[in-house]
This record gives sequence, structure tokens and C-alpha cells, in this order.
Amino acid sequence: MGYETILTDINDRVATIRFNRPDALNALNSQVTEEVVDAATTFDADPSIGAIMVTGNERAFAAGADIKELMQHDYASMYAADYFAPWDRFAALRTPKIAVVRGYALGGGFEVAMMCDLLLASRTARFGQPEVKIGCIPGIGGTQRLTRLIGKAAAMDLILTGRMIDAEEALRLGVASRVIADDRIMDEAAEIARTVAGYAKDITMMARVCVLEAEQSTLDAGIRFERQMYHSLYGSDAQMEGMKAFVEKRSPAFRAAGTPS
Ligand code: CO8
Repeated sequence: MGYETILTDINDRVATIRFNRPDALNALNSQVTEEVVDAATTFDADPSIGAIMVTGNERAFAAGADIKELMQHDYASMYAADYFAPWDRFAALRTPKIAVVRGYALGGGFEVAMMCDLLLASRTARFGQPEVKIGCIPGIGGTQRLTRLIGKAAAMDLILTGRMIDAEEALRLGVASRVIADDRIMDEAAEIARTVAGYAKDITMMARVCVLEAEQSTLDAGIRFERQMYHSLYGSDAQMEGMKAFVEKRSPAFRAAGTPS
């Protein structure tokens, strides 16, 4: 597809986007941003793709926004470019996204991982919002998503000290859903992604949007939202096939979302 800073592939309904700037610990510059958002948007629109994995290499998921590029900017150019706004489009994509973190996920790297629906960490994973150390604050949603994810006390601790946490602390705080040995994480992550992608995509899209609703809704409004979504899936191919297959004691054969019957 002509990308220079990422690698992509598709296997078993799972698309993988791999940051590929190893010399800069996968620091996120504008080109990486454009390429990731372009690839992810294309995968999101493809009904045959049921999950998108985002990963880096053994040393780093991504060590943050590219500080050397950030240094070139002033307020006017940041504002004019609406710098890093494309990541809002990435966060809003509806296909389930899975961050697979090995090594550093710092600053913007951590923020991108938090935009994903599942976050799997290897034992070597290190997370942090070290922006204070370079005279900055998190700017791709870190102060907001991290606080919703782990609460004010822990978020303040990380954001005001800039310290890194390891995979076990990330698991305990609720940043990561699983910690997996380094030599197994890519295989296990692919297996988890295949499981998600094997379900009906319209249903996994609905499930994730209901969970995300809980982050910004009252309990009553969230429950009403969930109930509307629940009612709306009745009569869908996925619901009819899934329940029929259960009663007939066979595996369901889900069609790709959006495929006409
Ligand atoms: N940006 C650019 N280059 C980087 C970055 C980065 N974030 N991180 C590492 N690199 C480069 C280094 O400069 C170095 O390159 P070179 O060999 O050419 O000097 C190479 O990667 C390897 O790095 P180190 O030699 O430093 O490797 P170490 O193993 O010694 O240290 C660390 C690893 C601890 C990860 C260290 O590299 C580090 O502290 N990196 C910076 C981490 C950081 O501060 N991240 C936050 C960046 S700011 C941010 O993400 C805010 C986003 C909000 C923007 C909002 C705009 C609207």
C-alpha cells in the first residue's frame, strides 16, 4: 500500500498495523499518524476485517510523539495544523482495535494504546506519561482517557511525576487486560484477535460502543442506550444465526457485516 513508517498485513479477518520506525523507538511523527489513520480507516471500512491489531516491536510500542518534530512547532502552527487531530478519527473507528504492547508505550504511544478496545501487555511493557519531563502535558487524550481508566489518584501520580509503570502495575491499575510472556504475546494476541474477528462484526461493533458509552454517560442513560442497542439487534442475521446454531448444537456461520442476505 506504499506506507513508509508502518507495516500492514491481513490474516484470518485480522488486520495488523505495526509501527516501523525502530531507530526512533517508533516515535509518532505526522507521517506515522497519517499512515496509521489511513490504513486503519481502510481496514475499518472492509466488512471482511473483524479486528485491527496495533503493535510495535520488542523494544517499543511507541515512545511517544516525535519530540524532534514537536520542537519545530509554535502555537500558531500547532493550532493551524490541528496537530494530532487525526488520532480522533482513529479512536472513533468502529472495528474492535487491539493494542499489543511490548517495551515502551510512553506519551502519545500510551495514548494511542488507550484508544484501543483491548490492551495486551508483554512482561517487558512499560507505560508512562512523561511529558512533564520535557515541559509538556499529554495531548492526545491522556489526561482524559487515563483518568477515566484508572481514576484521579493514579492518573495524577503518573502525569505529575512522569514515572513509568511496568506490566504488572498496568494490569493491577486496569490499563492492560492481560499480561503475556514475551515469547508468546504475538501468537496469543493473534489468537485473541481471531476470536473477536470470528464473531459478527456488527455485533462486536455494538458491544464496544455500549462499553464506551459507560465512560461518558450516567448509569440510567447508559442502560437505556444498551437496551436500545440490544432490541435493535433482534432480527439481524447474527442474532438469528447465533441462536439457531446454539439450538442445533453446531458452530454459527456468521456472515460479514453489511453483506446482503
Ligand atoms: N521522539 C523522537 N525521538 C525519540 C523519542 C521520541 N519521543 N523517543 C526516543 N527517540 C529516539 C532517541 O532520540 C534516539 O535517537 P538517536 O539514536 O538518533 O539519538 C532513539 O530513539 C533511541 O532512544 P534512546 O537512545 O533515548 O533510548 P534509551 O533506551 O536510552 O531510552 C526512552 C529510551 C526512556 C524511551 C527514551 O528514549 C525517552 O525518554 N524517550 C522520550 C519519551 C517521551 O518523552 N515521550 C513523550 C513524548 S511527548 C508526547 O508524546 C506528547 C504527545 C502530545 C502531543 C500533543 C500535540 C497536540
